[in-house]
Amino acid sequence: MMTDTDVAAPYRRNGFVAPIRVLDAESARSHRAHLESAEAQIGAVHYQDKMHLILTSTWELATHPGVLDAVEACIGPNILLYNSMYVIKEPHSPAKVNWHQDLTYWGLSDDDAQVTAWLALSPATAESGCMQMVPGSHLGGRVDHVTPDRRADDDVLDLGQYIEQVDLAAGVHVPLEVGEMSLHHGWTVHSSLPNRSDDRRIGFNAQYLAPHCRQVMHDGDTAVLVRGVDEFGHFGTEMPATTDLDPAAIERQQAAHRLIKANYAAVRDR
Ligand SMILES: O=C(O)CCC(=O)C(=O)O
Repeated sequence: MMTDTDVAAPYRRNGFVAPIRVLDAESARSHRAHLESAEAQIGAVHYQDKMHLILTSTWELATHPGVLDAVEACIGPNILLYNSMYVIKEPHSPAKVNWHQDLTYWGLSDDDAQVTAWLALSPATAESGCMQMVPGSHLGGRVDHVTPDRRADDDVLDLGQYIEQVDLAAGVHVPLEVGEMSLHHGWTVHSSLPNRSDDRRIGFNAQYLAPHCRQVMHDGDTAVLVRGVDEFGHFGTEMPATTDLDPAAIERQQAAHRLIKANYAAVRDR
């Protein structure tokens, strides 16, 4: 059982904390099977936003007490779920994530009111392209990113954005066993390399906010309360999945996904 100090102290010092055991291998396998059954029905879901609107398994993962306890240690007892997605790198594929910071394009008013959870549904190793993080990089705040005119095909990030000046020797691998999770701060510089393993590399990736923070770049942002109370109401609410792949829910998820992607493009063009 992890204590607050196990999570909060390294998170504040390094800008990330790992590994945190959330699921046993059997439960993680069942979540992976659920996801892959959905892929068989609707096609690829890699990097689709707000998957908790259409899959009960995603909602279950995003609200798992083991996830929320650790999130609470980082951002406090009142928690909104802001986004949930799967970041999937197929075996021996070139897909990679450039060095970046998450908060750069998100338009949130408080740097410390957000945390990202990344939970391994398959082994995340140096070979399979686990995340790499630069310890302490969150303490310096925002770093300039380059956004190329055209995103390269093997870039996972929406804009292909990257930080030029990264001391590569400073980055550490963050390997996770199946069912383990990392948490990272929005200013922590991180990346991941291609998957050179024989298995898919599947990460469940969820973002959480403390309700006092605001979206300052655009209107219509949504989130859903998953613990505590929201005394601010800065975000419109959402309807999490109660059944899988309901057509009306898929329409709502697709609309939310399009809004997020459009906002990224708008930030790039400012
Ligand atoms: O899944 C990955 O390799 C990277 C994900 C990422 O950049 C993030 O969680 O912010």
